[in-house]
Amino acid sequence: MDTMNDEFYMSLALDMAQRAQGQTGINPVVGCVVVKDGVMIGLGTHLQRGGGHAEVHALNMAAGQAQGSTAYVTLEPCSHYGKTPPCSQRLIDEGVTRVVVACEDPNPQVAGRGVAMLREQGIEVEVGLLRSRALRLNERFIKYILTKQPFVTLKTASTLDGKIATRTGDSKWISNAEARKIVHTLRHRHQGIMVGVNTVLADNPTLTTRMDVPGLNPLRIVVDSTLRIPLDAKVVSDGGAPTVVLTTEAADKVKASALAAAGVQVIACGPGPRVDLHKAMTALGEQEISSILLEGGGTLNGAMLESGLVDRVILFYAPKIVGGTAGTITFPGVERMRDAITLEGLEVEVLGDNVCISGTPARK
Ligand code: AOF
Ligand code: ZN
Repeated sequence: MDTMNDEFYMSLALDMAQRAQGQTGINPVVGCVVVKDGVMIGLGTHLQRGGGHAEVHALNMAAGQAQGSTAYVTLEPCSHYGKTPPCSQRLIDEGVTRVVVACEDPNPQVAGRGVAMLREQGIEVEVGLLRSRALRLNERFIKYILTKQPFVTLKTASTLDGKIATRTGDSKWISNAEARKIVHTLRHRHQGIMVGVNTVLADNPTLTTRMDVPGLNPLRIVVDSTLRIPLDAKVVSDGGAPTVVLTTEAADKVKASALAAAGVQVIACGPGPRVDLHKAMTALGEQEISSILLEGGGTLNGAMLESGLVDRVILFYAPKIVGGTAGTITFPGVERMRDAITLEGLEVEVLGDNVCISGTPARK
């Protein structure tokens, strides 16, 4: 049994926040637990953008009984009037006397002001309990609020020799059922899913979320410099989720209009001949897409990684060796080992006979 202490309540708050991943849009996931005289009197989670913040839900549950209580919050309480009034003020008004915070809110509108507001009123504030878990949980929010660029998770499933298909192009299935389930949870947790047009041509995927329970479909994003995408591709015609095609100014205007008529948003990113991936990320950020799951073929994965646009890499490995040249991540390659793209903060998970390795490309 875990012992009861500050960490006990904070990890509950983090667990609640974690369960809301994927449904808060550009907003962070936040959990709050209010404890008084050894008893939990309020629990709250920020569930949707525009909805109440975690502290508000928890304090509403406490129903006026929060004087002298401790509030555990996974993100610094806000100090600004956004879609809702400031949570710091609400904590003050309710008579909370101690606030334990896991991590600071990087939102420039908050960034320390929430904690300062509480301290000015004599509230005891501690910051940093389980900070690394809290930062990991909101890595997508943190990147987007600071840069207005989407957080990109590159996901691949490959054989042990790093192949995403056999030499004839056969790719079903590489990874096991457990790994494939996780991929659908990842789709639910990202606002966009991105592939190259070659994947659409080869597999005609739906790029929707299929879990044991209903999930959210991400925006479908296809990188297609010359608009080769067929009008009868599932991502164009099945109505499963909105679709964006990223192309260049040089692309065929007639095809672009036909795609637009089919309900697809076509965005020209640079003059060509290739899609300017930096411009593409800016354009998607402007549409409030704060996170993207990159399920590209080797070429798009390689181009995104080489451009420094990938924030997390998740590699699923199956215990198979197939040879051939269908690489997971393809780019011209570095000359020296010391120039390798290195992953930091490695997380390894064994999923039956598959292994999942995840990490963050080091910024040089
Ligand atoms: C908190 N508790 O539960 C959340 C916070 O548009 P709004 O009003 O929802 O404000 C969004 C901003 O508020 C978001 O960017 C982040 O800085 C903070 N989110 N703060 O105290 C919460 N969700
Ligand atoms: Zn708030």
